[in-house]
Amino acid sequence: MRHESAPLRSGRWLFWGKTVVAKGSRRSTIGRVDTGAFVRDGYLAVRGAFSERTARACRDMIWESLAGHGISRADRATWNPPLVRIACPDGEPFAEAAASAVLAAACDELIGAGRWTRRHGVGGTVPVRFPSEEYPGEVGYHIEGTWWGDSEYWTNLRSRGRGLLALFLFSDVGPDDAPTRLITGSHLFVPPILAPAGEAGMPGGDVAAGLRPSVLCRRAADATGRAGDVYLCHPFIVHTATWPHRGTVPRMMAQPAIEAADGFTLDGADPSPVARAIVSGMAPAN
Ligand SMILES: O=C(O)CCC(=O)C(=O)O
Repeated sequence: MRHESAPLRSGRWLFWGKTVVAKGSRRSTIGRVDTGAFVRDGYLAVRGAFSERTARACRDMIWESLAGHGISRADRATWNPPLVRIACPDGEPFAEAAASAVLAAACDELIGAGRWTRRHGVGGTVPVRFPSEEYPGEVGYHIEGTWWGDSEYWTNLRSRGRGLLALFLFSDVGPDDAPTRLITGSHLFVPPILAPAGEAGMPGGDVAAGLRPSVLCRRAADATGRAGDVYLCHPFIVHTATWPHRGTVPRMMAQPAIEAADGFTLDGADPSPVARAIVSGMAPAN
């Protein structure tokens, strides 16, 4: 049954169900995610997954890490490199962000309750992108691999080890702020590329190279939003960094895996939206 629904901010309608008021002035909704849209598009955004106060505390810790790279928050002259990638720091604000109840509810729905690993922190890396006209490097359409092979990360059809790709926004990200670009529906074109490799899987780079070029001509969606938003993406979503960053403040975002050790079952018995999308991608229409 469809309960009351409300757009949390301009943008996608993602949750419906019982509305709860989160700490602070922003509202979040806990309830059912739009699993049909997730299967079709390959992502959804959980708006206001964690609070602005938590996001600010995360940014403070990211700035502390950047100091180790000679970058000072107070001195824009030090914001020279267009891209600095750091390991996502550990610490209380990151633990708070990762413990978000709405996020956990969404992961339960997309992967299955008890099938993904809760982490004490966010994990992954934070590619910090600074305002700049310079080419930053590390731009190109790809999917994330999950385990380290000989020279890059690999994945397989059942997505062993990875339930989702998450994008945690710690800063507000507008269209000028070098948002990550997601190719809508691209995850449905990946299963036929991975299938012949079986359980062994293949490098993420080979998957991208095997995509029909027209996949990259599909509608794209930029992962914009407010600090505290989290995008949950199908593990096979094709995405890229964008440039230049023509905003005014560094874009801070972490992109960890939501781990699912056992991956997914693809014989039709796995009701999770992640598995359903993989099975749908294997259908001849694709
Ligand atoms: O920085 C971004 O927007 C995305 C980076 C990315 O996709 C990656 O590092 O794998």
